[in-house]
Amino acid sequence: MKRTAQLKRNTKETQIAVTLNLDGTGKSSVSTGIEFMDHMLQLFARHGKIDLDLKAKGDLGVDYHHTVEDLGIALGTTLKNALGDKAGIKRYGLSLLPMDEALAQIALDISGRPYLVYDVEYGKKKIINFDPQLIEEFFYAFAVNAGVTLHIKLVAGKNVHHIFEAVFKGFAKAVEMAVAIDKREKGIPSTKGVL
Ligand SMILES: [Mn+2]
Repeated sequence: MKRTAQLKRNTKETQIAVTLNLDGTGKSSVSTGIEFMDHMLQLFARHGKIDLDLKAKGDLGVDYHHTVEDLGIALGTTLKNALGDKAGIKRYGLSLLPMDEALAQIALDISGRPYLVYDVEYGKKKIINFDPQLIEEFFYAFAVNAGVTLHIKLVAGKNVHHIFEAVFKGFAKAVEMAVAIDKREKGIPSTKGVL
């Protein structure tokens, strides 16, 4: 069974089109109008081995907030849809990912219980004109719409680019592990029988 999903989401604030394949090789075509987010989402696809085609056009003249939040909604929704009933997956994904001096710790449970714990201290520095505070909004929207429990903790880091590169690569490795098919898992990995 193909684990793919597509989404077209249009509001007065953003227009987003996503195609995602969980069993890809990490090919991506990403254009969000925010080059730093393009870079982060390309890293996510590459290191999660997810094929991702993502185009977004948002009201960037108002603020980057709408677009970044809606990217999280779109990615979370497509991930959830691509997983279907979640039968046979590993469910839990963990990573401890270094990027030079930065170290990010990520734990993910494809639980059906949306929750985000986000502890990333980055010194409140902007990246050109992009405010990394918005990345918390991205992950909150992702967790709620994917229906996952997601813990993101920065263990160490000084350079703001390294910090978010570690976060997105670590997120990718946790997703890769959690969505992986477990050959010994014969059903839905929960004692409740539903996720
Ligand atoms: Mn980089």
